[in-house]
Amino acid sequence: MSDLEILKTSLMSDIAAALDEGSIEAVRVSALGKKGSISELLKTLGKMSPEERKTRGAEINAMRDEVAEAIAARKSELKAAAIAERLKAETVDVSLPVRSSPAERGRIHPISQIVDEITAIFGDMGFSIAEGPDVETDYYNFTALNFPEGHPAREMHDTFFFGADEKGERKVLRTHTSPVQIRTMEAEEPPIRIIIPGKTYRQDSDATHSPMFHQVEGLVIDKKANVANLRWVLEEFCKAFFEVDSVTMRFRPSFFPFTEPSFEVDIQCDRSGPIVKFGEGTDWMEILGCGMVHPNVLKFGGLDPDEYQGFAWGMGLDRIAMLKYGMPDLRDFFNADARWMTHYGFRPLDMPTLFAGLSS
Ligand code: 2U9
Repeated sequence: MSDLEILKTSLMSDIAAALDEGSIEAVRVSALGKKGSISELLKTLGKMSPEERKTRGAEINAMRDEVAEAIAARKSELKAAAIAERLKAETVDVSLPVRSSPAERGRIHPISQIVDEITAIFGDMGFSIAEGPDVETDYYNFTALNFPEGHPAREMHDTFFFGADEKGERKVLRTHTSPVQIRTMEAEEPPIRIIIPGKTYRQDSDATHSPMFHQVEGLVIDKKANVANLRWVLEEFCKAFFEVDSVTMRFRPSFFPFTEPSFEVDIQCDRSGPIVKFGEGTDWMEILGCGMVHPNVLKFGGLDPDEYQGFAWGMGLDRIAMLKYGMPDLRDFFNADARWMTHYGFRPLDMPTLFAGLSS
């Protein structure tokens, strides 16, 4: 066997033994690289006679072409094998159960759900949402709402007071969302139809009271707004909110400084079973307070009581959330317990709408 044949046989067996793209590249470099065995052979041609170079050169070149071809063929074979291996390893098993996304695992807090439900109901009736600051002046929280200075109702609100500022004024954490109605009356021309869901604060804490709680209040101001309109709005709200075809409501006389006349409203229900059922039964449950806006309050809002009248109502969001969804202790609302949220929370993509159902 000639020296060229020996070298070729050895290279061909190295090529066949290469099992990945890295090793075949190493064989290529060892044969055809600058200092490879075939390249070294080619360098010897320079020292030969022209005749010898002609025959030896043709032999070496033929061998080089054969080796180069074999390397290229093995390279593409190994490349195809590597791709096939990767495809096998990266296969997606479409029969595996889909891992739920964070958006599906998360839950909407019952208070946010109730706000969304109430917004959907009143939005459908043409109301818009109004907002205002949690830290209020004494004027907007009390004076403009017809609580005279020193009136006992100011104490009844168990107000959180801030220390006096440089002008001697003591700001408060709003005890109700009613200051927002005054601010809206100052800023907008009637007709006004707003609801105000928001946080409110009073110094009170037990299973049904929390120092921070939520209210939603509503206000309508127009030239002929009246008690019949108020009653209709509240009835429509209760039917939609409790998801029943009819409700029976009872308006009892009451007192609030900002409304005259004032009422407390009960809804007929059945409390005999484990959960309260609305729209049937022989029991009554108080759900909200309401009334016609007091003429003094209209004046504080910059409106002429001889031209405009209005009605308003207010209810505790936490209380009606507990009622609707059967949650026994208000303090759980604010404990940030993930297990409680998984049980009582709502799926983020099931948004409440009147056509698809509020809490389906
Ligand atoms: C303006 C005029 C009138 C808002 C009203 C009530 C009756 C009421 C309570 C329900 C339970 C508060 O969370 S609660 O303790 N609220 O009974 N709220 S009328 O009346 C207004 C508000 C603003 C300018």
